[in-house]
Amino acid sequence: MNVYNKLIEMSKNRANYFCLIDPDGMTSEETGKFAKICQENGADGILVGGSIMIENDFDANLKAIKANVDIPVFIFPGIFNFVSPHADAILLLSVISSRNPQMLIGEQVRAAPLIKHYGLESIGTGYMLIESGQTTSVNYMSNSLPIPHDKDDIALATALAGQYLGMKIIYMDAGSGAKYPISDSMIHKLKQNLELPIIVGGGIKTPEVAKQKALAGADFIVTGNILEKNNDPNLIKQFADAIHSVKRER
Ligand code: 1GP
Repeated sequence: MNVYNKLIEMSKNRANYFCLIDPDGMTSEETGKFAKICQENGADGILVGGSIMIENDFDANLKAIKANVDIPVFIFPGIFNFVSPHADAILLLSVISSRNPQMLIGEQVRAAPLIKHYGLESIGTGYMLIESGQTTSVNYMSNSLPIPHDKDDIALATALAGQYLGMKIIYMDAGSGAKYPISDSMIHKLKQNLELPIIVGGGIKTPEVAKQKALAGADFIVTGNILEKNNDPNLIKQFADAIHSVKRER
């Protein structure tokens, strides 16, 4: 079964939990160990990526992560220099909230030949940045305006456009370290009207808030920053348990 179908299966019965690892500044030994801790404490998948890569060997980090876990490992590219064969799939993001052609299609054109060369599974992802109280790295790096926090109708129209264009999943992101996460009402609106699975991330700092976002309709919840700050395996378990308590009937 390809990874996308696995995701669909996983999201049939409950909400799922992804840990985001930004390997910049970490050794491959550290990233491998951290991924293992995520899996042991209930994570359903690992996203690997960041807005910038200064001191890093992306390939070596991915290899170390893959060697330590059985759960799916996804490349979550800030920019498309991050293509590597050592992942289960790449979330091929088009920043559909943006009007910056480089983020809508330019970066993807650069990445496509390598994706083909590696035979990497690509999951076409409609990536939507939502305003979150401050300029996040992804706002700045993508040179694009986020969708206003309270404009649920604009968010829905954008996600529907992604669906009708044939994207396979929608990622609603407030941006890493966001002051506040995406509103429940916006998530709910998309869940009610879309046929695609929804990933929600950015600024989710507690298991309670993660559960609330899953209850609102997120199929996959992502946390990154808070895990880096706390370095506490128990917190990962609390996130996983809270998210897994949200059951689905499909
Ligand atoms: C960022 O959605 C992810 O793209 C995770 O955000 O680091 O704020 O958890 P945080």
